[in-house]
Amino acid sequence: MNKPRILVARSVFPEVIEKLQQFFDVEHNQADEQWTKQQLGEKLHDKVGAFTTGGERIDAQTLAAAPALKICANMAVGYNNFDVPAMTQRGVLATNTPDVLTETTADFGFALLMATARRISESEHFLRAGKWGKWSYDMFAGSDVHGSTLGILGMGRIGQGIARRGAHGFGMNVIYHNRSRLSAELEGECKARYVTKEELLRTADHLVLVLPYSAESHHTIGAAELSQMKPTATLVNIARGGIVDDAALAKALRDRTIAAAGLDVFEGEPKVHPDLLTVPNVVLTPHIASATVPTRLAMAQLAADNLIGFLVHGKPLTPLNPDVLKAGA
Ligand code: 8YV
Repeated sequence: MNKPRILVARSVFPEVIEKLQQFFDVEHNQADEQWTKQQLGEKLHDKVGAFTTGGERIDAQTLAAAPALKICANMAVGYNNFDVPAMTQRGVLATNTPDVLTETTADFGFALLMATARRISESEHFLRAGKWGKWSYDMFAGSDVHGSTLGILGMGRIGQGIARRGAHGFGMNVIYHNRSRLSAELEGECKARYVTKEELLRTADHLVLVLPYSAESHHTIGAAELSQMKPTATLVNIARGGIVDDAALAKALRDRTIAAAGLDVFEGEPKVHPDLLTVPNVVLTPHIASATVPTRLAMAQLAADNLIGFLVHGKPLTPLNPDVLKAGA
């Protein structure tokens, strides 16, 4: 019997490809070629399953080119590259990779916060450029992390992981804002207090963004919000590009309306707003918050297991639109 045909859209761990090949006829992209949207559509034409990453947009146009498609398994917890309503309408299951990256991503959020507050990148560039002639009392003096107020916007699993690190590890006063308030039990575990968005912006010494991207969260932090923050505050974005208005942020950093920023995600990445590249008080990393070897492997395995679970056993592990399963039953 012919195996079902699937597409793995990006280069991935060879052992994950081998595992998929046990069940499927796999067209892969181990050369990691950059496909246009049209090429992706053409590759999907005869496939029942797709293994995607955040870079592949699956929308009505892609779906129209993929008449046999039944499932797209994203190797990411965020899924703003999926038009889930369009997928549901077409009966295509969407899956993501929650939980396996929570702690690794929270670690990174904290690392970026520390690097930003303590001006680590800026001082390293200074040293490498041979500019370190003498010690001085104010050389790269930043802001304290311990004992300060940590603001978290978006209090899902990763936000809670950052809150725990701040409260339990660094004695921080943790405040958060979220669409819905956490249970009293979770608030207690995270030692986090729910506040309005206005209070969060006004009182946080360090503000970390961990909310999902959607049309509603586009430019959640723009010029107006930045102007409400303390001039000594730092802003960290590990969520998605587009949540912050990068042009407004670059201006706020240049004008010192806020002290510093740490960014792992960018509007229109991998392009980076040119003004961000010229301001010194920003730490920039290329979307690596989940990038440890064990976590990336766990993400890839979960995406693969979703394809196997659904196409072979009829049971995906982490479906985003489970109504598709009922409709198909
Ligand atoms: C991924 C991420 O590396 O999981 C997410 O939502 O942003 C990252 O962990 C990226 O999206 C590639 O798929």
